[in-house]
Formats: sequence, C-alpha cells, structure tokens
Amino acid sequence: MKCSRMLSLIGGLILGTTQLAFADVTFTVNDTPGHWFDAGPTWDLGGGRSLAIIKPGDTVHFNQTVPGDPRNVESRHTVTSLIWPDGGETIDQDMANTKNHAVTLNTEGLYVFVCKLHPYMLGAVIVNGEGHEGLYLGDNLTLLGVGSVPTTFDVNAGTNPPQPPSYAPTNVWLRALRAFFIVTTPSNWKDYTKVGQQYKPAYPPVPVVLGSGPKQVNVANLNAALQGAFDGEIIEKQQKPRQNGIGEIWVDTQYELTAGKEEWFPGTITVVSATAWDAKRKIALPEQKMNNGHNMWASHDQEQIYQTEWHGNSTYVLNRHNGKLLQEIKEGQYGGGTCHDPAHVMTRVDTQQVHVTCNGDNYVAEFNRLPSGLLQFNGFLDMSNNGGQTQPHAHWMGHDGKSMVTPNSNTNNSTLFDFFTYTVKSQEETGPLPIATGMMPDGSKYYVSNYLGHSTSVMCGPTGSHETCNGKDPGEKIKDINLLENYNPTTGDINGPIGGFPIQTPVSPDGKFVIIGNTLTGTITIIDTQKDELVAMVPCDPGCHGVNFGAKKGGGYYAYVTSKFANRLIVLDYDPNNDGKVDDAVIAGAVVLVNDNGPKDDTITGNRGQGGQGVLPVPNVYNGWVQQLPNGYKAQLTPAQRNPNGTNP
Ligand SMILES: [Cu+2]
Repeated sequence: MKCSRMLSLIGGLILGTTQLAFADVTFTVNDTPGHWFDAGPTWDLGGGRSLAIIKPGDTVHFNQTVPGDPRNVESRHTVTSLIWPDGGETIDQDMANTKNHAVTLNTEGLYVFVCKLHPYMLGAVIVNGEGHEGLYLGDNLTLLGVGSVPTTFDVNAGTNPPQPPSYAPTNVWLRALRAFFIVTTPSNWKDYTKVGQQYKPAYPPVPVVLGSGPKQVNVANLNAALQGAFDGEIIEKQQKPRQNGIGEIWVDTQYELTAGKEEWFPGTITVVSATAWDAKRKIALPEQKMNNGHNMWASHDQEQIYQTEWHGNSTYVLNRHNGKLLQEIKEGQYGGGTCHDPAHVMTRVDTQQVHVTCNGDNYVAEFNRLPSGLLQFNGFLDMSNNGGQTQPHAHWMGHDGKSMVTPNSNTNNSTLFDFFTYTVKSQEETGPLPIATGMMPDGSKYYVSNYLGHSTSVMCGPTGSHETCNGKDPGEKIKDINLLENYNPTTGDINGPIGGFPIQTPVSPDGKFVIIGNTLTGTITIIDTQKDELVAMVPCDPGCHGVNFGAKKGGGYYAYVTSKFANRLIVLDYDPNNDGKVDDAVIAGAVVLVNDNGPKDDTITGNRGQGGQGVLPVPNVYNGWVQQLPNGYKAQLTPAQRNPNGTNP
C-alpha cells in the first residue's frame, strides 16, 4: 500500500471533503489482470488502481486507444454502468469497441463500470460532494440487471414490540464492495501457496458513509468492517483426491504473468495430471503474445488442443503431448476477416469441425479440420436473426452435431442454430447478460447462465418438443431458476443454496445435474435436471468460474472447477456413492496451479496460477464425444462411462 496516498486521502476526509482537490480522472481500459480500468499510480489503493474519487461535475474518461500507449487494446470492450446512485448518470455502448469514452457525473455516490464482454473488468468512481465525514456511497444504488436497492436498512423493522429504528449497511452492497476490491487488487487474490496464513484481503482503511438523514450509517474504517464481516479463514494445505481421475486436465490460468510477454498480454495454460494430481506443464505462447487465453477443447483423437484468446483475435492449435504450437489463426486470417475476442471453442461430433465464438462480434467462426490436424477457416455463422450485435460467449454443441446454442451477452437472448439448414432456428429471451450454456446429453433441454440476472434459464432443447418442454418449442424458455432465492440481500441471511454472477453451467455427461460456478458468491451450485431446482451448494473460491466433467476411475465423474481470483483447481466429487443424489457432494481434493520448475515455454513472473477460467478434461467424456475416443482411452472407461446417455451401446 502506498501509505502517503492513503494518508492524504484520510487526511482529506478528516478535514472535510472541501479539502479534496480531485478533478477529472482517466481510466486506461486495457488487458492487464486486475488493472483493467487503470486510474494510474496516483490512485494506487493498496495494489488496486481502479477506484478514484471526484467532485460533482467532474468528468471520467475511459481511454482504450491513445497514440503511443503500448497498452492500446487489441481486444474489443464496452464501458458500461454496472452500479450507480439512483438518478445518476450512466454510460454504455451497443457495440464492442476500442474507442475512448467519457461521462460527466453530477450525482453523488458510488459508480461502478464494467465491460460486458469481460465482466471481471471493473472500475469505480465515488462522487463526493461537501458535508460528508467520509466517502459517500449514496442513499439508493442501482445494480444493472437487478434494480434499485437502498444502501441502509432498519434492523428493527417489524420487531414486536416495536423498537426504535436502528440502521445498518445493506448486506449486498458490503458484498459488492468486498468483491470489487478483491477483483481489482491482484495482491488480494487467494494464494493457496500461503499455507497456514489467514486469507485477509486488504481494503482501503477509509471512513465510508451510507444513506443520509435518519438512515445514515457511518463506517469508521472500511477495511476493519469488511475484514470483520467476511475474512480470516486459514489457508490449508491442499490434499490430492484419493480416487484417481483419468488422463489430464487443461486449465487456462488466464492472469498468470510471464517474462516474455508484457503484463497486458497475460495468461498461461496449466496442464494438470488426473493421476499424480500436480501441475505438470505451463504454456504461455510468448512469441505469439497469447492474450488472456480463455477456453479449450480437444480434437476427437485428443491429439490437438484448440485454445482461444479472449482479449485478442487468435485461435491456437497445440500439440497435446508437448504443448507446442501447431497453428495460430490470427487477425485477418479468418477468410480475410477477424474473430474479435474469441471466447469458447467446441467441436462438431459428426464432422470434427471446430466452432469458435467471436465475443466482440455477432458471429461464430467455423473451421474444417484437415487430415494434418490443422484448421481451415470455413466461414462466419451469424447468430442474429433480428439485428443487434449478439456477442456470443460460451456456446454448447448438440450431442449429434446437428445443433449449437449460444448465450448472447449483448442482446440478452440465446440463439439455437440448426446445422441441417445452416440457419438460426430461434433467438429467444433469456435473462440479463447470458454468458454460458450447457446441454442435456440427448439435446432435450439446455441451460443458460444469466450473469447479471443471477439466474439460470432452462430452455427447450433442439430435440425437445411441445410435449417434453411444458408447451414450449425448441429454443424457447421453459423457466428461470433464481440462484439468489435463498439469499436476503438486505440482511444477508442465507437459508439454502445461493449463486450470484453465475458462469459456466455444464450438464453432467449422464444428464442428471447442472453444476454452476458462481463468481459473486464464490459458490458452486447444483441443479437437479429432473426437477430443475437448486439442490446443493458447495463453497468455491473468489471468482469461481469454470466447470467441466471428467471421468472418475472406476465409474462416475468429477466436476473440475476453476476460479479467477484463486490459484487452485477444485476436484468436486458431487456424487461420491453414485446414488444419483448430491447431498453428499464434497471437494475430494484440489491441485495448486503453481509450478515454476516443470516444462514450460516462458518464465513465470507473477500472479502465479491465478485466473482459472476454461477447464478441459482429457479425455472428453460427454455423450457424442466419448464415442469418438481412441480405443486406448475407451479401455480406461466403464461401460456406463462409454455410454453415458444409455442409448449408444
Ligand atoms: Cu472487455
């Protein structure tokens, strides 16, 4: 922490806000982990540089492209208001872009800005007028996708006999503040190499004011308040699962820094053994400047790994055995065009074609697989049938290769694409900022995570029908599952499984469960697909994100779970006794994603093992793909694992 800055901040606050002479502020929007909205070293608050304080009438600038700045983004972003005081000014764009933006803020309170493509990119401004003995957050704040929530509440409301009002901070805003300072401060990320130490993120030790008039609450020291409410867990030594998995697990450690790439080209792949349970290889692609490598899939023979870079334009093909680059498809090489911010990649089981979502565009890139194992661009598939830039993120492919579904994060809907006709079959509403999908092994239903809606949309699948989908047709929404129904945002009371900011949402290969990584709550939630209800929750890590299923030796599956702001891979045994129930779901073990000494193509220099996002177990055991495996892998699987849907003996 830069003490001088903090002292001047606190000094200014004690003297009264009239002493604060802050003016316009500029955030450099870029691809550096944690510092995505970088207000510069003058605003270094304990390692975070993404919060600034201004006066009413000052202007906030968001620069993505400045002559001579090496951080000028190669990815596209949006600058979008995520939180603002009721009546305050907001900013957003319809299209992903690399432009500069500005907004003048007149209303006092807390403003948080996000990129809709990469929703961990956060920046915040507090507009502080005169007369507050601390940073003033506002009376009511609006959270995009949720609505307006007061910053304080009367803890004595409804008591019998009636008690005089007594106000306290609203729980959801304390959680939001905590999440902001963890997300934007790399030194606050959970480091599982610090065995025996307390996990205590540092927050600015400043006085904060919530609400006004009789509802005002003064927090004397934000750091003490947040640490007291949420932190202090001892970091334990991670245990290996006792039961082996099969093969290996590829993890995108998207925020790890290496010597051969500037910090605005972060990211490695960490390859984990599912038998030795260690991190056995690191791949950074320094010559290609792989920028935030995000998600992977394997060729059907499991010989090649396809890798996307979410803050760039490249799709990579790697040799699975030695991690060596076989092919880079970069800007201008997609048939002369570009796939902006390639996010997720999967194969088509019937043709071995490869599909990559272009998150900064309206389309999905399609490749043919050549006999050499390399890819040949075949065209862009438009995901919109009614205009608007869809910005598809984590798509899912049908088990028979005949369909694809996308979550369209910019248009709040989902596209069902049909490969018989090569057309968009439907584009139906989901919830706010849909980001990921997962499909049943028979294509009967699919699931969409609504990141800002804190919900899962259950959609009629490509093989579903009016009869099987409760009167809905393929592509239409059957229902929404509210992942925060067991959470009271005011008091913070929790009385069941909860998930906020949900991300990956795959269906287990046997179709029984959907397992979701939730970023805001740091939880794993499990949905029973028969009832389509939340049935279990398991604690995860800060920024819980990626989930995929791999085979457990001897039968059943593990769910492998990654987190953005922690450096371990969780091995979740969601049904240890294989009875089809998850009441005994347990973390069987975990692998710390740090290894400076194994084979690697670059020297690790920072954010060790951090940024866990895409996770790919090899072999691929989903229905449709498992049947394509080479015999050597098939021989390691049980009959049930080789035939997860019970229909393809
Ligand atoms: Cu972005």
